[in-house]
Amino acid sequence: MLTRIDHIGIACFDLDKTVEFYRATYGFEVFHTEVNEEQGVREAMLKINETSDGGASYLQLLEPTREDSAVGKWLAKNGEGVHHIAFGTADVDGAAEDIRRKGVRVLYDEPRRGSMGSRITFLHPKDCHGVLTELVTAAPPDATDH
Ligand code: CMX
Ligand code: CO
Repeated sequence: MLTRIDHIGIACFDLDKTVEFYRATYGFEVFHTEVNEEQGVREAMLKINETSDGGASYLQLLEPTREDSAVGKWLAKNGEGVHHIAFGTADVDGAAEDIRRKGVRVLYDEPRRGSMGSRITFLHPKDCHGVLTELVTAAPPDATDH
């Protein structure tokens, strides 16, 4: 049901400097950038590889747009680093429901809008051995205007 690593979310203080580190050090280029006000982030998606299910795997670099956002709070407490992992699925609604029935807290009643028109939800890190875990269904290819 979960078919790939969709992305690894990395919290940073300065998105432009962090993007430049990933470009200069590894040669990864920015595939897409956007501001998601609901999530309180400015983000850059760096595509690492395509996957056999027709999706892709990314690094998601995240700079908070406000201190009281999830990433802003996390950065103040921990400094920069890996903030969450995200699994890709063709059916985020079904995957979330299935995991909820197993007793893991799913943070949203309905999936919300994520990068590039995707639909996302999160599992509480305290129910996932300390890992904030996101579930993602990518937008259909023709709906993605990256
Ligand atoms: N990974 C692991 N543990 C985390 C965590 C993270 N990213 N964020 C918080 N926690 C832990 C804290 O360390 C804390 O543990 P202790 O009580 O042992 O200290 C506990 O969870 C509660 O943390 P908090 O700082 O009080 O934060 P909140 O409870 O207000 O929020 C959470 C935590 C997970 C509910 C919130 O971060 C959230 O809603 N996350 C989902 C949305 C999100 O992360 N959006 C940004 C990314 C957007 C995108 O990927 O597109
Ligand atoms: Co994410």
